[in-house]
Amino acid sequence: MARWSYPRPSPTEITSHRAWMSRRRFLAASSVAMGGMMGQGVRPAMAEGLQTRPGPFQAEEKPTPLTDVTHYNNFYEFGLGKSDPSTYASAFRPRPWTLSVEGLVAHPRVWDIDRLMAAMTLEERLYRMRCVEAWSMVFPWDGFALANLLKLAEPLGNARYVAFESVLRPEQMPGQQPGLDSLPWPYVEGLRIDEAMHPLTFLAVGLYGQTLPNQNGAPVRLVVPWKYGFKGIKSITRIRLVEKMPPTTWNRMNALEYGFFANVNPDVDHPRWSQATERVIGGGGFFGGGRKRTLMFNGYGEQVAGLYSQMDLRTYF
Ligand SMILES: Nc1nc2c(c(=O)[nH]1)N[C@H]1C(S)=C(S)[C@@H](COP(=O)(O)O)O[C@H]1N2
Ligand SMILES: [Mo]
Repeated sequence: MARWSYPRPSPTEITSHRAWMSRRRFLAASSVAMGGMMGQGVRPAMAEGLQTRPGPFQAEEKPTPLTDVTHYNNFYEFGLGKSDPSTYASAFRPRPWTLSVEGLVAHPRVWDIDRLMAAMTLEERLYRMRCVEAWSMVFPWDGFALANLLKLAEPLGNARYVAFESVLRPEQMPGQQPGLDSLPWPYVEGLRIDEAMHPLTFLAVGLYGQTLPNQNGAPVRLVVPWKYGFKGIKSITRIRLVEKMPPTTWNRMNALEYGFFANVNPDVDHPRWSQATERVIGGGGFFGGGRKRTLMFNGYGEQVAGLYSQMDLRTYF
């Protein structure tokens, strides 16, 4: 039995940015009133029936409006343009869905996505996101630490990397139709095992308190907030613990421009553009937006710099 419900939203109940902000103010006020109850994971039910608890990592910036988060996407399975995913992803069916955890683990398992979500403690984490094309967003994800899933599987001693694979479904993903040759399918990514086990590394199943929209990687996608956006593989079907560094899609396409590590680094430019500043998406109007200086490790250096202390990040970009 699921311990909580996570219904699919109808278009009319998608949380607006404003509704989410006012709910947060309500929660902040009620958490003072409720005192220690919050610490035990008790929280008023969300209007949408989603039960997550505030996670340990919360960015300070003003969140990007939901319409920008869902209408400015990279998801080549649905086309090359930033607005293609919101246009073409509606026919995609993210349920039923299985996620296989396999390879060098003591307990391989094929999870049903809803059983997996019921087995994990769901948290909301407001993460800074930074794309290699030099744009950025900040918004609340719902999901769980990847480490919690990997610990259940018990990686073996020789597991040094984690390989991820997206779904292959040309009948629902127009960008995978034969003949287009945009990317080699399925999309694949990888992390070193210490990166994968880091508490910041997150598997997202929702955002803004709602089931993850198709164009953002439903039903489950990776979020690694100190790395460029392309590491955040969407619609994952397979997680495999391996001994050797696995191939990654963008590195296969263009190894000179996209490395395996892809740590946000304002000092190492992409060959075709600077990575020193970023364009804030959805930040127009009164609250500014425009550009800002990019922070090393996207501002998460305190947490993750130690992972790379022995590495030259110009060579291992
Ligand atoms: N399966 C898959 N995952 C993917 C991509 C893709 O094309 N296919 N694009 C990547 C890139 S380049 C970026 S910037 C992020 C964008 O995630 P968002 O649309 O949720 O912002 O997804 C990443 N994950
Ligand atoms: Mo990207």
